[in-house]
Amino acid sequence: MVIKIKTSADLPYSEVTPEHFYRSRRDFMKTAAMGAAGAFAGASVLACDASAAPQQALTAKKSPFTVDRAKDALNTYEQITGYNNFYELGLDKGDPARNASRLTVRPWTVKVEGLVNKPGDYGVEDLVDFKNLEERVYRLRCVEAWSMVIPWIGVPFSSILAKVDPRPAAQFVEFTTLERPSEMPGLRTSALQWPYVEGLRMDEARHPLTLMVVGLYGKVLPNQNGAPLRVHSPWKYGFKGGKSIVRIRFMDTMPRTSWAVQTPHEYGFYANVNPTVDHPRWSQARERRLPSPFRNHQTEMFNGYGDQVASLYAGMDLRKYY
Ligand SMILES: Nc1nc2c(c(=O)[nH]1)N[C@H]1C(S)=C(S)[C@@H](COP(=O)(O)O)O[C@H]1N2
Ligand SMILES: [Mo]
Repeated sequence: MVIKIKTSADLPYSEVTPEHFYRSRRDFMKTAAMGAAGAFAGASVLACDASAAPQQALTAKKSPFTVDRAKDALNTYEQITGYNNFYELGLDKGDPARNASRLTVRPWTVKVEGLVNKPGDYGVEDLVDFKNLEERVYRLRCVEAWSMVIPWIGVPFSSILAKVDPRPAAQFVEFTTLERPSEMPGLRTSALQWPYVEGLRMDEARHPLTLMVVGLYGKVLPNQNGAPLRVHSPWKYGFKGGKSIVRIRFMDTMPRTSWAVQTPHEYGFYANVNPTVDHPRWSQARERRLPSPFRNHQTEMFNGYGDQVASLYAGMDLRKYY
């Protein structure tokens, strides 16, 4: 608890952190001081667990690739770290935060292989230039029709491509994520075929919006959000952003991505946010901007990033290539 107060006060973050972020922490402290764990709402307990281990602060320059904050208010740290999809850590939205501390993310090696000129085992610091981190506030739109606005810290994925140098024959990149049963209770379920695999076309991977994320709200990424590194292409549904990546493979065939393998008629490889193409079981026209219980927000084509990315799909039938 004491650690938590200190780290939040240390944050050089007053500018991007909404008032209620601090307020909710103070309220939580009050509640905590009052007593029994059983009295807490579930979310508060999770938030406590999530930040029990102090996260190291990161320095990042602000990037112009940031949403218009007048339109999109930031979600709180508690919301972003307490309501997650990370099935390896459990299927309930609170499970990843609950089980996050089991995960060890140091040391960490990323295997780079396939159609690439500099294959090998890379440490996180070999891939990510921590002296050139950017803060980018992105919308994350889950295929389940909820969304959040998240102040990520990361580097453009293109900077990693520059280091590992994919060959011209590479047309796709595949991301394979951690499969470690001793630390990931969700792997006992057969919700998906493990490990979780995602992928992008090379032009999508190279696109300046595609971010390799290593931090959140000015600090090192919490485990439940995909430490030590996860990818995010904000014009796509959230499931495209594999968490806790252990392998990056360059291919000339389309990767067999977990959700497309699991339920091909519901989830495709492209998974571009598209309010005009419904999920077979629900509409994608509107979304629930957390913490609202209602679909209070109109979903935008390409999640609002159409000006930047629509040209990638010129001439493609986005109903067919969903
Ligand atoms: N390894 C792995 N990565 C994953 C998932 C997962 O279950 N396992 N869930 C995806 C889904 S469905 C979403 S919406 C986002 C959620 O990211 P967040 O918890 O950081 O908001 O992570 C994606 N990355
Ligand atoms: Mo999702």
